[in-house]
Amino acid sequence: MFLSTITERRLSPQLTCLEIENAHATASISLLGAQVLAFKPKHDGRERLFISDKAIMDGSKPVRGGIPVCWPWFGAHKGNTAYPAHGFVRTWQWRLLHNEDYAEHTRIILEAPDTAHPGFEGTATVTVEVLVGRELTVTIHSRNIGTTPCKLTMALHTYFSVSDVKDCQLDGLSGTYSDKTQDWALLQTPAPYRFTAETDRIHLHAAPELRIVEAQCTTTIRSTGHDSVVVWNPWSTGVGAFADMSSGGWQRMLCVETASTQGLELAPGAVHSLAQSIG
Ligand code: TA6
Repeated sequence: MFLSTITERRLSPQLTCLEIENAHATASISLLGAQVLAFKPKHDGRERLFISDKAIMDGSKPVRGGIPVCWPWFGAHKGNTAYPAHGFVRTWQWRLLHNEDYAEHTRIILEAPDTAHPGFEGTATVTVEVLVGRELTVTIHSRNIGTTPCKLTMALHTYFSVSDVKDCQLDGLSGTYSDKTQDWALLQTPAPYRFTAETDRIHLHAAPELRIVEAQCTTTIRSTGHDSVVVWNPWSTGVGAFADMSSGGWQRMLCVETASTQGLELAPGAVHSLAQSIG
């Protein structure tokens, strides 16, 4: 069996990455936020993930790109918008709990140090499991270790690298979505699904498989444990609001997020797993 090599690389005093190479792929996983920053399968040598060239790496903000882990809430906090958007674990230092080689992938498990934070009532643990193989699979495992039900929303906020978002088609979504750019109006999913303006949508159904289709390649996205798919691109009109993106950065990214936005209630002792696989 081809054993993986795992090396630590320090991108800043606050940001250490695990660089993984095995027979199938290379990947980079930041301990800051348990965030996968890069994934390149060897069969086609194509990087699947986008990182902004102005991403902030000092831990003062989440890194703009890769697969941010949004937990234990998605979007703005419902009761207090002063709390960090998309939860608080994106800027926490996680620790490596486990790594193991299998024939088909390298398995890495990272654990958040704690989950106590203002705005989060639950008593829970959260781990992120990453399988680096021909495909990349990232799973958020949430466990209620308290004695009362625990309410959660979450997302794997994946930034896919694309040649030009204007030339992409997203296949696999249908039904209605809620549009943040139009005061959360409920609208019909377009067919074909293409991109011509700022896009910020919550599709309220659990599409199991999606495809980002480009002229030269197709990226597949399989999801489980979710109730929504979020699709986001700030476009030229919105990119100015993001100091950590260059003016042309929006063109080379498309966020397709495996999410649980409708609120799940985890019974005492229960575990929930939300997963996204990228091929
Ligand atoms: O998931 C879409 C979204 O919530 C957008 O509304 C947009 O603001 C984006 O995420 C980025 O959020 P962030 O907190 O990373 O700046």
